[in-house]
Amino acid sequence: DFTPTPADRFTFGLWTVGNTGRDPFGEATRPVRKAPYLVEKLAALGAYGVNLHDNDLVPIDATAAQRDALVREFQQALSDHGLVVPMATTNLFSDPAFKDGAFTSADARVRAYALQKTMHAMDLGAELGADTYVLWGGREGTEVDAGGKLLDALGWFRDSLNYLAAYSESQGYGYRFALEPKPNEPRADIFLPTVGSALGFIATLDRPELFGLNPEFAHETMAGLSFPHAVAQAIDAGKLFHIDLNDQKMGRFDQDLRFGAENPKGAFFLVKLLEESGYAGPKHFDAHALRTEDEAGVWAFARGCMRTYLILRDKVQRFGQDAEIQAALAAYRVQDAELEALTGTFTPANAGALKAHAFDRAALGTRGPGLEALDQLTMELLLGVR
Ligand code: 3MF
Ligand code: MG
Ligand code: MG
Ligand code: MG
Repeated sequence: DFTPTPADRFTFGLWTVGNTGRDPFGEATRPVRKAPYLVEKLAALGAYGVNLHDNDLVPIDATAAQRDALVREFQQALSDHGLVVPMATTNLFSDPAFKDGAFTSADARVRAYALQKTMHAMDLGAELGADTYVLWGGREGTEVDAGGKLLDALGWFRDSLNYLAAYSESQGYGYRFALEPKPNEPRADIFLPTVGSALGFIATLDRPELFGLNPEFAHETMAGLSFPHAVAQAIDAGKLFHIDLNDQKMGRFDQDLRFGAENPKGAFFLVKLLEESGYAGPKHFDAHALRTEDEAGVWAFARGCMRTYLILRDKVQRFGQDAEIQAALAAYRVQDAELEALTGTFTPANAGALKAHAFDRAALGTRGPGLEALDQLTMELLLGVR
C-alpha cells in the first residue's frame, strides 16, 4: 500500500522538513522545529534516516558545551526512534563570511576558515555515524568575473578537496565525498555547474576514488538538462555516491518541489534507473513543503515524496512485466550477429571486413523504431489504465 519502511532507505535533511518557508521576498510562514522533534516525526512516517548541515543542529556561534548538549539530545532522539545519519555536510553559504565563496574565496583567511569549519563538521558527522560527506558549493561562484580568479578558484577548490580527503583518512573517518553541482542560485554562476563538470574535475584530484556525485533533480533541471541522463552518466562512471530527489520547473528559481510533483514521467525514468542499476545508497529528499503550508502540509509533503517514489517503483515492476511493452522494447533493439562480431573488437581484419561491407542505407533510414507506440504504452501505464 505504498507505506514506506526504513528498508526503503528514504532520508530527509533536517533543513528540508525544518524549512520555515522564508524566501527572498518574504518572512517565515512556519515556526522553527527542533531536531529531536523532526526525528520523531520522520521516524513515524517510515523514513530511514536524517541528514544535516553542521548548523542545522549546532548554531554557528554555539559554545562547546552547547554543542555537546545539542548533539547528545539529537543522538538520544535518533536512538529512541531508530533513525540513522548516513550523510553530513557543511553550511558554507549562510554566513556573510562566505559571501564571495568559501574554498574559492579570493581571501585566504576565508578559505582557511572554510577548511576549519568543514573539518569540525566532518568530526560532527563522524560522531553521528555518517559515511557520506556532501559538498555543495553554494557560494563558490561569481556574479562578475572582474576579479579574474577563474583559474585560481579551480586550483583553490582542488587544494581544499585534497586537504579534506587527507583529513578524513588521517582521522580514520573513511568518508566518501559527494560533490553536488548546481548551475546558479545563490551565485549567478556557480563553479562546477553540472554533473558532467564535476565528473571531469574529480579526475584531477589526488584521491579521485574518494570522490563522487550527489546529483540533484532540481539542479540539472535548472541547467536545462535531463536528470536521468546526468544520473546515468554518474552511474556509468561508478560515481553515484548519493542523490538529492525533488522536482523543479525548468527555467525557474530553485523550487525544491515534492518529488515527482512537476515531472512524474522524468521521475519514473529516474526511479527505473536507480532500481535497475542497483543503486543501494540512501534516497534523500532535498525538498520542502510549499511556503503556503502549515505543519500538516509539511508532513503531507514528506509522506508524498516517499509514496510517489514507491508508486513509481511499482510502475517500474509493471513496466518490466507488461508483455506488450516488453515486445515493443525488444523490437526497438535490432541485433546483427555478423556486424556485431566485426564491431566488437578492433582487428585489422575486422576493420577491413567492415569497410568492405555493403549497407542498405535507405533501409536504415526508413525503419520506424516504434518509439511513439512504446512511449504511449508507458504513458498509459503511468496514467493508471494498464
Ligand atoms: C541547495 C541545495 C543544498 C544542498 C546541501 C548539501 C541546502 O540548492 O541543494 O541544500 O543539497 O547543502 O546537502
Ligand atoms: Mg538544491
Ligand atoms: Mg534549494
Ligand atoms: Mg541539494
